Amino acid sequence: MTPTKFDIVFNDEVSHALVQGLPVVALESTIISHGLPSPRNMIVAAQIEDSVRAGGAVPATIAILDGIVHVGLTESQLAQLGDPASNVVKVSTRDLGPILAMKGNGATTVSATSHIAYLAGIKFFATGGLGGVHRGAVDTWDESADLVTLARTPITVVCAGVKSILDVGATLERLETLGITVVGFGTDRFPGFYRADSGHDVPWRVDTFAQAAAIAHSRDEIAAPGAIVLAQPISSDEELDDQLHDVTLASGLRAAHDAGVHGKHVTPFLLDWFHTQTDNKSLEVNVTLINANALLAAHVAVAAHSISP
Ligand code: PSU
Ligand code: MN
Repeated sequence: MTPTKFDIVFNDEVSHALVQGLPVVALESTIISHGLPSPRNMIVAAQIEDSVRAGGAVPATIAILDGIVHVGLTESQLAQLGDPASNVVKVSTRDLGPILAMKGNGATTVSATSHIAYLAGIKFFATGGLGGVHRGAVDTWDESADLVTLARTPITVVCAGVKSILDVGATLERLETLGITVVGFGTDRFPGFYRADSGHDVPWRVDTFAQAAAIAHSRDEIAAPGAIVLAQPISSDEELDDQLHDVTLASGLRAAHDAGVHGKHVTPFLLDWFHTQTDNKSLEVNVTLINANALLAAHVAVAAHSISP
């Protein structure tokens, strides 16, 4: 484990797994506090952890509570994160210093979760969809900090591509520039989060857990600094309807613009817009894909364990 200057508090399950060298999968907390509506978020938080366990690994949900970094949460800590009354802050890597110093409560994004997982010695991480380049970024410069963090953090993130609210083509270009490896799991096409196919190809494809684990192993051996994005599509019978997706996105972008939403509030605003405008159809898709990603990350972590226990 990489030594750090601050204390990380592990729950018993994660602490035992790390000491024994068992497969562990990190999970983010922003999706719980800012990506899913309450009270469903609480149920889903527990389900995601169970999906990791079903794949044979130990779940390590990461968050900041009272200025302490937690890797692996208790049930009551998960409840605190999911309660809108707790005023949990959305924390990206740049917010880690302030939230620790101010002894606040923070839910970690893909960016902050990856950073902490790496410090804790956890190499696999599951989420829904990565952040990326927003539509209109040529004017707003809105690009998620997920990208630059993944450029310098050698972990493997399992996701359903990048969120379809983004400019996916531009995001793929940035992933290439930043040295982030992109691999499709069982597909030649880059997944589109709510949609199975974003309309873009992936540069690499694997079809087995062992192949995915082998890529992570080789990346570690050659010491390439960037993350591996292992992208798994939602199945085509579970994806959000094409028309519904496009209409909702267009109205959501207009609503965000009219309401002057910007910075870190854009993504939670648009996700919430989708959930309310699609009568929660997008919510069901989001829940399905995050559980599938948690299961896949666990399977790959288990396969990696058999390459280098
Ligand atoms: N995936 C989901 N729901 C989410 C997120 C990802 O299915 O809410 C979160 C992640 O924490 C990701 C963040 O890092 O959205 C991106 O926010 P931004 O675009 O502001 O960087
Ligand atoms: Mn942003």
